[in-house]
Amino acid sequence: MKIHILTLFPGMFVGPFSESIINRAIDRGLVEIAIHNIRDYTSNRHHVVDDYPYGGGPGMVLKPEPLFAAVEAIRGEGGECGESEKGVSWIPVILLTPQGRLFDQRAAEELAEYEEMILVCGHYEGVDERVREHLVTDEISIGDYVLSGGELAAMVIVDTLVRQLPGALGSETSGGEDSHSSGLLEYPQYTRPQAFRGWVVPEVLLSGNHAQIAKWRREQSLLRTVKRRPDLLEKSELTDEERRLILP
Ligand code: 6GU
Repeated sequence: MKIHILTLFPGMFVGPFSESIINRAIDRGLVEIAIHNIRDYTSNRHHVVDDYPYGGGPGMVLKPEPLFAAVEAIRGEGGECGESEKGVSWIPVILLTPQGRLFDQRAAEELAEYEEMILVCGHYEGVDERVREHLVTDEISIGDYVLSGGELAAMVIVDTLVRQLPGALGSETSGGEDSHSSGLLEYPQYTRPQAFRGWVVPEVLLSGNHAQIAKWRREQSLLRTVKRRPDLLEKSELTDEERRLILP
């Protein structure tokens, strides 16, 4: 997978991408992350990327020219919309903005299908509307709150995509039992010591009875989800017995 990020603050990505799972995935060649400084694609003498909004009002607006130039340069590298091994390669251009569709595990699984993508980090009061209308193919928000820019959102998205790549989590681990991948929250986990300050690990986990353990975990997932995120249950498929367990 190749992920391009267009940003005014390339330095923000240095720390997060050089640690842990993302760093290892890069080293293993599972993902290539190319950070592009939007300022490098300006053609005016002072490398200006923003300007005052037409019609007045507070803040600055990201100019269209550098964003178009950057996306066109990236598309040019691989032959514009040319043939790839899997057929025609179409590269999504995703604007990160609080006005986008909400990012969730389903959206993460959808994006993971792309071999290549461009993430555009919005800033200031916004981006020129012509970028939305004629350049961007998708708009994503990571939640109902306002960030200073799209960079942290881009990092969140990269992390969720990278952990889905086969081989990214190492041999023993898999994301298959994570919270949300089943549509439910994860069950409680314990490790040694068996008794800590008098608090003991649930007996069933020490039983060695794998069927009982799986049943207990599923019940705990369900109970935790009803209590904390009942909205998630509407989308999950439950057996009649499971419904009985959680309904009053
Ligand atoms: Cl993608 N960008 C900004 N600036 N704020 C956000 C966001 C994105 N998602 C949630 N809040």
